[in-house]
Amino acid sequence: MNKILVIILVVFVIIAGGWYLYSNSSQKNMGISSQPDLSNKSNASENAGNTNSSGMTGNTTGMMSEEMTVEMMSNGFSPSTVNITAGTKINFVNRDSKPHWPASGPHPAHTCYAGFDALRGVNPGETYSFTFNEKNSCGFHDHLNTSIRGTVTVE
Ligand SMILES: [Cu+2]
Repeated sequence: MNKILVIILVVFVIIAGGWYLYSNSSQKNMGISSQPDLSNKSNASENAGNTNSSGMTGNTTGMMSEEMTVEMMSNGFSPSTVNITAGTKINFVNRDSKPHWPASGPHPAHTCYAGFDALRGVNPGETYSFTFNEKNSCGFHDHLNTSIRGTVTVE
């Protein structure tokens, strides 16, 4: 009888010890699995910061005149962000030594602002004029160098 009691006791200790180790290791696993949630949150806040900073590039004008000039130079449009009222004519003057082709986004369809497309490269010293009669906000670019961009908002 005593031997059987000892065996039962030993088996009970082994089971209890095994359960204790198992519950400890499962707690460790839970701790590890909660870490990716923290890293996802920090990534999301970094992305939001990048979006805010990238929206502040270029210079801005808020002219209310019926006609204005945007200069096309080797480093881009000046001004590159244009806020105008409906009916304003913009003269895109080429101040560079190479041709530039102002056109509405998106490249290459140029469909955002109907009609806003020089349809050819504007040579140095030449001007492309376009009157913005519809209220809309569109990106525009140099069709010959799509890294040169701007935004026009017509209110
Ligand atoms: Cu284009």
